[in-house]
Amino acid sequence: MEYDDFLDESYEPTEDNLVCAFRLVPGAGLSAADAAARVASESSNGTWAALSPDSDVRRYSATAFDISGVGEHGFDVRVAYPLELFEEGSLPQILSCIAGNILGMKAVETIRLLDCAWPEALVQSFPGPQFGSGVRSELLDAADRPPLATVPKPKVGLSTAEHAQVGYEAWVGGVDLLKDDENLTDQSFNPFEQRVVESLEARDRAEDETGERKEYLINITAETDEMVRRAEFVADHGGSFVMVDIVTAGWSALQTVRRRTEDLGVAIHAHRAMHAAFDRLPQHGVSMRCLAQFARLAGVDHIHTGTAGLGKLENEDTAGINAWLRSDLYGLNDVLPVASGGLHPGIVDQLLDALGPDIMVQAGGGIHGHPDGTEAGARALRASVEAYRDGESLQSRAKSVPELETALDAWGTE
Ligand code: CAP
Ligand code: MG
Repeated sequence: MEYDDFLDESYEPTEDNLVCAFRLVPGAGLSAADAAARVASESSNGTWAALSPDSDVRRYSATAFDISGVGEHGFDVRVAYPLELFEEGSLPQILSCIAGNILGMKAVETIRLLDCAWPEALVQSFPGPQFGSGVRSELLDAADRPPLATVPKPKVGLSTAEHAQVGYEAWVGGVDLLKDDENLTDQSFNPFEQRVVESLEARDRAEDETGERKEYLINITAETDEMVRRAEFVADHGGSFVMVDIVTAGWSALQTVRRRTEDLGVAIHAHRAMHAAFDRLPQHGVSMRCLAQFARLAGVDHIHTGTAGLGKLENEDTAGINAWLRSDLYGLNDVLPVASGGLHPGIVDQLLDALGPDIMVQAGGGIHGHPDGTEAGARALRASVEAYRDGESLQSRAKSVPELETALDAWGTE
């Protein structure tokens, strides 16, 4: 078994193969075919030295095929992996193969895992989302418009009482979901258990006042056993969602939380802090598209996927990722994509034009930074998505919703 044995340009993948698309720039002195063969080898069962195994382990080898040049960006190559190479239902094991040592090998200058085509048997070994976009009507009253979420700002530092009060104002103003920020978990100024109790009590008051279902995306991110304990605490106190920062917490931890939330009946909101360490450099790493695929298999119900270039953060192809999250995947539930990062009412129409209405819209600064405060900010955001739903321009709706007019004056429409 040598590197060349892992290359077959005319290979036709079978329906049992996991097929990964990579983009690579070969290392010094190597052709695209040389580099592609090494990718297949090192991510399955080859290594730098020629091997002469006694038994037929070749049937567990991956095959590189379909190499094409993409100009200055290097080459695209696909690699087909036999199903038996993988432990069913284990994201860590799968990722150690397809997104493991190859990312650091000298045979490539750069390499990016762009996309995966998942075989049915592997997909069926994962639970997928418990609710998916069904949360809109199953857990919320947002079937006819994008659900709205907000993150109190400042991110951290508010006391528990202040946090719950901000949530109350946002809920009453029209958002569906209060959400913890990614760096708020269990700090002395706002301890987790107290926050759960006080925020859910504020939620109940907001529900009574508005007659709408309101929910809270509570950040349980921690060491795995502690995350499970926190999820149980949330369910015991009447919460229907937990939030997990899935990249920092890790895939196996997420899988454990998903297993536990099946019994608890709570949905998982996936935040993705640190994803950019994998996906920001377009030539290298793991695409957000693939991270979103892993998250759907693991079973998150919502995941942040960006804002189609609007707002404050760099984005990959948000629309393409969202389409994948909604696509048929052997019966697995879909995932509701979340747009967030520098959003405000004045760009909601552009956002929904770009991504369609089947997303969650989340705004922190774009609500709490409203000149008239959180409740007014929430009213402005709610008015903006309802205007879009009704086919009315933001400017026109602002004539009857002063909070929206103030938001448009403050932040403009870009
Ligand atoms: C947004 C946010 C979210 C980011 C995450 C923040 O606040 O709360 O964490 O949007 O990025 O902390 O920046 P603002 P992404 O609404 O005030 O910008 O959705 O791309 O994963
Ligand atoms: Mg945040």
